[in-house]
Amino acid sequence: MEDAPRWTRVTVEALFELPFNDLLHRAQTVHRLHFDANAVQLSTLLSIKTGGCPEDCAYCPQSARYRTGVENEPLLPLETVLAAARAAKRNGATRFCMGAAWRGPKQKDLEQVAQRVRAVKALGLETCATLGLLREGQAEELKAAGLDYYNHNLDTAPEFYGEIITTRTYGDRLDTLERVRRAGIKVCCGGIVGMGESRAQRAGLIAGLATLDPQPESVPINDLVQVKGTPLESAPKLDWSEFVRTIACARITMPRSTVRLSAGRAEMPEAVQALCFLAGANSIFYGDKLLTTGNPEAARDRALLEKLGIRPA
Ligand code: SAM
Ligand code: DTB
Ligand code: SF4
Repeated sequence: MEDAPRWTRVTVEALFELPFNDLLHRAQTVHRLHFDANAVQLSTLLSIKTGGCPEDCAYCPQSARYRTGVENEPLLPLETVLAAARAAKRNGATRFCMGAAWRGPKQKDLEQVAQRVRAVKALGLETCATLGLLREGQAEELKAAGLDYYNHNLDTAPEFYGEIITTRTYGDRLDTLERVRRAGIKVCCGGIVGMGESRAQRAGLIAGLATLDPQPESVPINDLVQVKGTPLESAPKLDWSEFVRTIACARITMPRSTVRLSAGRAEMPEAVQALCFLAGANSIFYGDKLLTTGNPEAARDRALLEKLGIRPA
């Protein structure tokens, strides 16, 4: 985008510092330039390979290093995945996202995932996968199977990253994102807030996302789900207003991206979710479960959207 400003931590921090109403007004104005303000996209998640992950992401219930009660399970059979995808479609989701607790897929894993992607795509759903780091050639295989989106998050600001993950670097993540981009798969890339980072570091996350070139098509913003047994089980909870501000900053800095109000909705009051939509969020995870933790029940989400006059898309 030739006219896009180059966002930095400092310029994003200045957005965070605006009075709340000014920030929301600006975000809603930008939102209306590019999107229908009364439509929200629905993505359903399924953990196709749960637990036992060798990585040490401090937020994650699926790391084998923490005792969180999540068991290590094998890859779900094709039929199980298809049944979940059919149910997601029946309930109104338009995208089906498959997550695997791997550092990255081995060749045999990739073939099995490709088979599942093909089958889900054939149902007429958009497909998304999040499988960890990709090696050369793997993104092309996923693309050939019909993968529309690949989710791989920056997670946090480069300067806070080392406090959260030591087994893979921020640079490793950029390499995977580049492979996804080159293969012609749409990029879904966001992060988590509420991990004890400072506001400057939240601004650093948003600046990192906004300076990806091209910007990600989809930007999930997760509010940390504190899981007992993880190192972040008692991180200081982010105030709701700061979460809404983060959504607004994502919207302003990535005007054409779909911003997803992601993890953390199970405990988020409806009024705060409504403010997130006002701040420019236009996608949610829809379905009773995220990967291993809870999400609002689908019927409750339908009622919330109806109450707000928002069309599921
Ligand atoms: N293993 C793959 C990877 O890390 O790339 C894919 C699955 S991983 C669970 C996908 C994303 O989920 C993470 O990058 C992180 O942003 C998010 N996530 C994981 N645990 C979370 C939690 N407790 N709260 C909020 N977001 C979380
Ligand atoms: C993303 O950014 N959030 C989703 C999805 N990408 C894969 C995952 C949220 C996981 C929350 C914790 C859990 O349910 O295990
Ligand atoms: Fe593994 Fe992904 Fe969890 Fe990190 S976020 S521990 S890579 S499943």
